[in-house]
Amino acid sequence: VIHGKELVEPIVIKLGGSVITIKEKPYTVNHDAIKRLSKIIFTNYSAGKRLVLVHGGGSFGHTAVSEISQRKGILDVIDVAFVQYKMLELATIITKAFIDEGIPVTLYPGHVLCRKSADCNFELLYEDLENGLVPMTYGDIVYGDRGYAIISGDDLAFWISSALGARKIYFVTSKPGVLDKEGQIIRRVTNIDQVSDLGIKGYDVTGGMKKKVHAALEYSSNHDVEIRILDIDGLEKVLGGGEAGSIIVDSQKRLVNRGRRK
Ligand code: IP8
Repeated sequence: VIHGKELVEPIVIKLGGSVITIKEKPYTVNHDAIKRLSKIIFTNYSAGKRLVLVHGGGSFGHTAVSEISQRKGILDVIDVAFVQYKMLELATIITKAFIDEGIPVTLYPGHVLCRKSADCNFELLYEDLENGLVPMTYGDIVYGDRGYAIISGDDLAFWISSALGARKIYFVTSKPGVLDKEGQIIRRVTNIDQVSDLGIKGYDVTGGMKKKVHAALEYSSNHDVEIRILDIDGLEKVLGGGEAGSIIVDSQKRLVNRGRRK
């Protein structure tokens, strides 16, 4: 927690690449989804919620990285610059749509906040929140002395939540939650074995639903936080005080806490 004080319950919302872009179509934005999200986010921002936004790479970042690695094997400085540029292009389209709706978004490229994969500074996001702005960042790529590293938006969402003391993290995906083999939403995911990784469309260089749930379980095991995986409808419901999506909570969590209590 920055400055040793906690903000009024910031909520971190990760907008999945499969939601904001058309994953099967290279470099194609999903304008309808972005419009819907902008309305929901504006409503909740206006109601006084403090929001931090993170978005994914979808058919911009993932396409760029996959195409280049298939062609050349390894990404060089010019390729990293290109991927950063494509992500910035996607981010500015979303930023414009959100500002048009009345959301005071301030955009921070992921490669500006994090120099290596976990070496980040979120001080500016904190200041923005204090001043009533809505900071937004995104999954990105960085280049350092050991070559390139992809920074996933999911990781950013957890790192930011930890730094700002967020109590709620919502992952907006193209699915209404974590689904079982029958396609039903698993309301409470407490164990990675509940998750199968079926039906990933298009490229995903950072790893799909299973990886997301895995990271969420780990984060929940030592943070007091509500993590949900849901779709746009679910986001609207949950921000409005309703119930939706899958809650991800490590089954060991309670035991660990109980064990520590004296
Ligand atoms: O979609 C990945 O972000 P994610 C960003 O959140 C790039 O995993 C550059 C592929």
